[in-house]
Amino acid sequence: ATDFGIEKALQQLGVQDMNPGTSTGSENFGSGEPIASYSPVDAQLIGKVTSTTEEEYGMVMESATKAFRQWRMVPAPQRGEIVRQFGNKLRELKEPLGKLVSYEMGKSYQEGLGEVQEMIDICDFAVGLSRQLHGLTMHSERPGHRMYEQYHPLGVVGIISAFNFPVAVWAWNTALVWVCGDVCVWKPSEKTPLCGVACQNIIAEVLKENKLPEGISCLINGDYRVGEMMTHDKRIPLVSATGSIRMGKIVAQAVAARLGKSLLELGGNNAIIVTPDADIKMTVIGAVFGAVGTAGQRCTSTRRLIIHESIYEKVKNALVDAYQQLRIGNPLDENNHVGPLIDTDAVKMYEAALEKVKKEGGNIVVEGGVLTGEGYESGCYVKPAIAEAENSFEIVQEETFAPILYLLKYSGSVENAIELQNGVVQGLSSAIMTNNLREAEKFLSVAGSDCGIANVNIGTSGAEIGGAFGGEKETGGGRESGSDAWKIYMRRQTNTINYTTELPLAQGIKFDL
Ligand code: UN1
Repeated sequence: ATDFGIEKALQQLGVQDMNPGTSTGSENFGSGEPIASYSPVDAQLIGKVTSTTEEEYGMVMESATKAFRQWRMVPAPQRGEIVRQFGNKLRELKEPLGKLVSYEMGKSYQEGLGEVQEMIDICDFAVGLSRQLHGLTMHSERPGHRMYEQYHPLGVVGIISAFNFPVAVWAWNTALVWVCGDVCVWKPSEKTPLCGVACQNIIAEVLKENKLPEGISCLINGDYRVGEMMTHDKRIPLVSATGSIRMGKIVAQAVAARLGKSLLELGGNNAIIVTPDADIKMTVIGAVFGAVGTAGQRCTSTRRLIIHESIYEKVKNALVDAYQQLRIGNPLDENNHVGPLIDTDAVKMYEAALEKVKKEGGNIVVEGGVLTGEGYESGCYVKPAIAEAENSFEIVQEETFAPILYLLKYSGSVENAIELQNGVVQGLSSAIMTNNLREAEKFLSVAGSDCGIANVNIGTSGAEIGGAFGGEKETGGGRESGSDAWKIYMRRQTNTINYTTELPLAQGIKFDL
C-alpha cells in the first residue's frame, strides 16, 4: 500500500497506530477496548482506536452540554465562519483524506475524493445558510399584535454513520448542526474508525485556532452498545442515524420511547425504469455506475432495472458487454473501476444473495464470484453480477449491499413499471430513462415514484448536496443536507407580541372582568 502514498496520508491526517477513540475536541481519551481497522484493499492493519467506555461517554456529554451553552450564544454568521475555516482545511487535506477513505473503506480513489468534495460543498452551503436561518412573519388576527416564528438551537445532536460514506454523512449533518448552534457527538462505523479520527483531528485544530470550547465536536467509538448510550440519553434531543433498516428500527424505538427526535436515512432498493423511449447509451452508463460504483455499497446504488419488453434484449446485451469491460482491483489504482467489499462478512452476504436468487428461479446473465490470486489476497473482491429475476422474489425485495443487479421485465404502459418500482418496502432513490415527456411527468407525478429521490435521465446514485437527501417508507423519512433539511436541527418557536393597552383574545372570545 505504501506505493499509493498511504503512510504519508496517515501522517498528514495525524492518524497513529493506536488512537484514542474518544474526543471532546481538545481532550482525547483512550481506555476502552481497542478496535482494529484492517483495509479491505490489502488486508493490512491500518491502525486501532479505543472504544468509548461509559465513563468516557459521560465526560463527552458533560463537555458537549457545556459547549452548547456557549456556542448557541455565538451569532449564526460567526458560527458559519468556523464552518468556512473547516471547509478550507478540507480543501487542503482533500487528497490524504480521500486516500484514507479509499484505503479504509475500499471505494475508488476518485470516489474518495468525491466524498471529500461533498464535505467541502456542504460546508459552503452551511456558510450561506448561517445567514438564512429564516422564520416567517404572519399577520395576527388581533389588532396591534405582531406574530412571527424563530428557530433556536436544539442542543447536543448525536450522529451515527455507516461505513460506506465514512466522512461525508457526518459532514452533511454536522456542518448544519454547527451553523444551527448545536454541538455534535459522532459515532462513526466501527468498520471505518480511522476516518472518524482523521475528521475529528481536522475540526479540533479549527476549534483550537479559534479558541472555541471543547465539546462543539465530539467523537465516540464502538459498536451498537456505544450507539445505545446516545439513543437512550435524554440529553440528546436529536439522533441522526444512517445505516440499515434493522438498525434504524432499533434507534427509532429507543429515541421515540423518550420522545426524542430521530433523523433516519436507511436502506434503499433503488430502481431505474427503462422505457421504449430511453437513450440506451445513457441508460447503460447510469445503470452500470449505479450498480457497481462503490461496489454496490451506496444506499442509492441501483439494485433493479425495470425494462420494457420491447427493448429488453437490447439493454441486457449492452449491459453484458459493458460488464465485460469492468476492471476489478485495488481502488487506489485509478485504472480500476471496482474495488473490494468492506469485509469478508459482506462477501458472504453477496454469495448468499446470488445463491438465493438462483434458488428462487432467477437466471444469472453475468456470473459473480469471489476473486482470488494476486492483488485479491484480502478476500473482499467480488465480480459484479447480473441476474434476471422477478420483483416478488424475497431476495429482490431485500437490500444486499453488493454489486448485484436484478433485471425485471415489464410490458404495457409505464404505470406497470411504476408499480414494480414502488413495490418494495424501501423508498430512497428512483429513476426513469425516457425521452417521452408524458412518461417522465407521470413518473414524477402524485401517482409516480414514491421515493425521496426521483430522477429523469440520470441514475439513482450520486445525489447533489443542494437537495434534501433521504427517503420514504422503511428508508426512514429523514432528510439530510440541502434545501430546508436544517430545520430538524433547530427548535421552532411561534411568538405573538401585543403592543396595545388592550388584551383582545383570539377567536373573538369575550372574557370581561
Ligand atoms: C449513502 O450511500 O449513504 O447519492 C449516501 C449518493 C451520495 C450519497 C449516498 N451522494 O450516491
